[in-house]
Amino acid sequence: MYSLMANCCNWLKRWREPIRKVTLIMVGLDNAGKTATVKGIQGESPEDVAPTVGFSKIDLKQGRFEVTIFDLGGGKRIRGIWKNYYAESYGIIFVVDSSDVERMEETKETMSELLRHPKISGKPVLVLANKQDKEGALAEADVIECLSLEKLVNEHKCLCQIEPCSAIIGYGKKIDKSIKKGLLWLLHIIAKDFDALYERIQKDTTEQKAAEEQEKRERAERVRKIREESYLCIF
Ligand code: G3D
Ligand code: MG
Repeated sequence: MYSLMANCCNWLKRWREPIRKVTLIMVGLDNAGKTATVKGIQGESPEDVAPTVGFSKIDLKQGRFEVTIFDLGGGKRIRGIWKNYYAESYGIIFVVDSSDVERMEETKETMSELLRHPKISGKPVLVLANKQDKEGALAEADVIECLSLEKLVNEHKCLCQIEPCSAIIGYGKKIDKSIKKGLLWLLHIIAKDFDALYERIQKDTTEQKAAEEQEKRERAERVRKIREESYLCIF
């Protein structure tokens, strides 16, 4: 009887919670399995993924959350676009190809640069140690060591959880349980600190928009001057 009442209370508590809109970014090196992971979460087969050009976006509902995930291209030349999404992001999903030992150093540098960014430091990070189905894939403890993960997340005050997983073993309801568990952990941590994160995101996105506007004005001014100069040259 007591547990029935407790369940009812919990249900009522959850039902009363507001719907929260949350943006997450899915990052990591190219070929780590980001697109396969988002496809699986979305309920689509993760097979036959084409390399991501720029970014793709998925929307999903998870409990009282409306979640948008930006799957950002991980190629070296495209990583520059990641920072455009930092301000609006409540949390980070960092996907690692655990079988690609040769690129662990590059992965570590990329993660270090990401966590050090002022619009990312302090936000929660879920690390998916992907491709565990592959022979020779590093186990969770080895990935932690290769990336100096504990040091990195402590330095930048990011709460972190790592989940060893495989993005290709199932999708939708049959998705790897570790991916689901990791996503629920991330949303739980965001919910716990929602008000502070919300405020930070409002402030950071406002600043970013102002900086973009300023840049636009400066660019327009430069173009105007160039046109004026070339007009004077003709006459
Ligand atoms: P990215 O979006 O991070 O660049 P993708 O990576 O999702 O495009 O995946 C890159 C390749 O890795 C794809 O293979 C994909 O099928 C494969 N892959 C992704 N996750 C896993 C996994 O957990 N296990 C295994 N074995 N392979 C995975 P192709 O052959 O299409 O390049
Ligand atoms: Mg991709």
